[in-house]
Amino acid sequence: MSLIDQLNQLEQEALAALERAADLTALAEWKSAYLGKQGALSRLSRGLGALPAEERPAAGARFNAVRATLEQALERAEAQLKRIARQHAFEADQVDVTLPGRAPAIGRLHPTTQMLRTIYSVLGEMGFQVWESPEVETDEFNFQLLNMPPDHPARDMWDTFYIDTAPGEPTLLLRTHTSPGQIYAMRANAPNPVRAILPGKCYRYEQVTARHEMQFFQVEGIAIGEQISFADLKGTLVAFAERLYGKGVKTRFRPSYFPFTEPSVEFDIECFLCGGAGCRVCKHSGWLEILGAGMIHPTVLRNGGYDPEKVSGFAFGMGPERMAMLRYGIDDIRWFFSGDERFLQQF
Ligand code: FA5
Repeated sequence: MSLIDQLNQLEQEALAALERAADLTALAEWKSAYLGKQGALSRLSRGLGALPAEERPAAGARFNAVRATLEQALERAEAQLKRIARQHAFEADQVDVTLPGRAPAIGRLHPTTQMLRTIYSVLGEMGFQVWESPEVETDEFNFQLLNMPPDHPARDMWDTFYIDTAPGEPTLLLRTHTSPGQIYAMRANAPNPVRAILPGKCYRYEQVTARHEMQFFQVEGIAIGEQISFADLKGTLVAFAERLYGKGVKTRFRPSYFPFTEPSVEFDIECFLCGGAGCRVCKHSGWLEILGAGMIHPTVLRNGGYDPEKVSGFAFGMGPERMAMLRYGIDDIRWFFSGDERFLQQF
């Protein structure tokens, strides 16, 4: 067979093979088989030198024409395959706008935070501004300025976590209640009237039970001015309880003792769980204590920079977890710091 016939045959065969190449890998293989240095065309070109001189120009021209044809066919096939690949990718990427959306998981506020915010808003409407005071306190602020000198027996009411300090340094502790905040708020405002609440975490070396945690929140409240009376305290707390738990909620004041108030009371709300019949949560009393309160002791007023001859005031310290228990019917305070999502997702 002449070289030209061989070239024609190779052209047909190569074009047919190109038709069958279904992807870019197959194209690369085809290119190396027919157009590569060791490919079929190069192999045939080696026969050019053996031709008689007069046949060489025609054969050379045909050789170049076949190479050009194959190269162009390869280019076209490559472009076509790339177009198809792009089309597939595009189809695979298509967004189905008719699919129902996936709802993002939405976080929520902890029930204590929700309760705190309710407290801020109710007491805020009554004119109390929100203050903050430190969680790590000195013995002086947590006890002494609140009318409990060292070795005062009432200190036993607050089992305290002390912090190791160097000898000669002031005694540090984790505050057992928010009452030290009273002194900060008083000193910042004396001799002017003040109405403030001070929320924050407290810590006690407690036996943990359904009603007692080692860490819990309190919201302290003080109101100081001329002629503030116990009636103001009662009115404020009853109005507050009705805003939180609804009109007609059963409340009671019990005489109590705190060294920093005189007289002192504790304020109870009828137990949500048993409706007053008595149960585990209310220790079979039918009532749940939510706060301690009283008229600020003259010594404490003086420590805060006020003249007890001229002004009087009331103070209270409430437990938001206990209040959330009542509001949402939670029967164990330990849920609050459990971090259990089954609990948290209910709020
Ligand atoms: C006090 O801490 C006083 N500082 C309150 C006070 C303030 C009295 C101002 C007078 C004037 P008591 O220890 O009772 O008091 O705590 C007050 C409230 O904090 C309780 O009614 C309760 O709601 C909450 N509380 C106390 N201990 C715990 C605890 N271990 N776990 C959860 N809540 C607690």
